[in-house]
Amino acid sequence: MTVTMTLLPIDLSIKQDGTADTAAFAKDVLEGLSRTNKKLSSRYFYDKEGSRLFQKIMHLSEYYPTRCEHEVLTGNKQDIISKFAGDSFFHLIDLGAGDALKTKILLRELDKQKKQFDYVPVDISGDAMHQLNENLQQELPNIEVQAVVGEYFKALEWLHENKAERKVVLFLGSNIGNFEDDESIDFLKKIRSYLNTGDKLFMGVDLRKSPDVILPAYNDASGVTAAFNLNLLQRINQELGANFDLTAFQHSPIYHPQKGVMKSYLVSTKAQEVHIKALNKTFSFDAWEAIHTENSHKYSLKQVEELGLTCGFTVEAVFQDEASQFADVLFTVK
Ligand code: AVJ
Repeated sequence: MTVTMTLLPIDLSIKQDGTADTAAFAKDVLEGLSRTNKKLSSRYFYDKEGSRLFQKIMHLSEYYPTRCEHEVLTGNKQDIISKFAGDSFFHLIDLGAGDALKTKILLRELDKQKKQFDYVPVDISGDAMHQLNENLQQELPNIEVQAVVGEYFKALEWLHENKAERKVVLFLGSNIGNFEDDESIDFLKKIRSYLNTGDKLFMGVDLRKSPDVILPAYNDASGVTAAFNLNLLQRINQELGANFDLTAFQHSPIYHPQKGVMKSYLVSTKAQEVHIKALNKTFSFDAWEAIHTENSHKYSLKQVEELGLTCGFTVEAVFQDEASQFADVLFTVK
């Protein structure tokens, strides 16, 4: 087999380090901090430091989703692969691939069974994609890799451009959970519009469970998740010339058991003002005023099935861990 070196596509809207361009970041920060209920988007968590902290989160004892999904994929890899593969060539598109630690469970099996496919990891972190590209060349040199650096819309463009070919889209790790309800529907419908009959979507979802399990996963004892959230303010300091005092904000997550959503906030522990040079603007915070930073939705299997149906997908198979904490759902195009 031949080793294919694929050069990373250069995207002009992405800086060298892979972070999204500053103008868009500035605009979103301005919009978010000007609201009555202030918010900053979790999509901006993943600069270099944020990606490093997220790696640490995935190894925390409290953060069960990574462990559970690992169990699901390891325990079912042959079944999953045989449902993906068939006999014809396909593209395996991995949305938000990161270090692809979990995807590699499937890649090794696909490689072992000599399946005909190429691997298209997509991630906002350029660092992560360069590292992954190198790592795969070492570890799985037979697999053709075409890494894409960019946000999810970049992946959608890629899907659109390759509409005619057979595709399996991976959306692992319950990344879907960060979207608002209407956003997740829009996003999955978009994906569906670029797929054809026989194409598949393999999506990881965190399932509903006791708040006693969920809450600590987002409020770990060692404070890594707090640092992960606070790093967003640090990023604004660095990239937009702000003067957030990170010691005057506290990470404060809550779980809403009826909506099934984990919500994270950064709460201002005193009345204070923050100046952001790039916006030429000062923002006032009342004592205990909160900035919403992240939603992480938890689903029932029925909800996931309905979400799929709404977006043009039917459930082909559901894979779960032993304790039913996490599911990877295989959808086919309806
Ligand atoms: C990467 C979006 C799945 O929501 O559980 C981890 C991110 N935030 N700890 C999640 C996250 C706080 C994570 N996702």
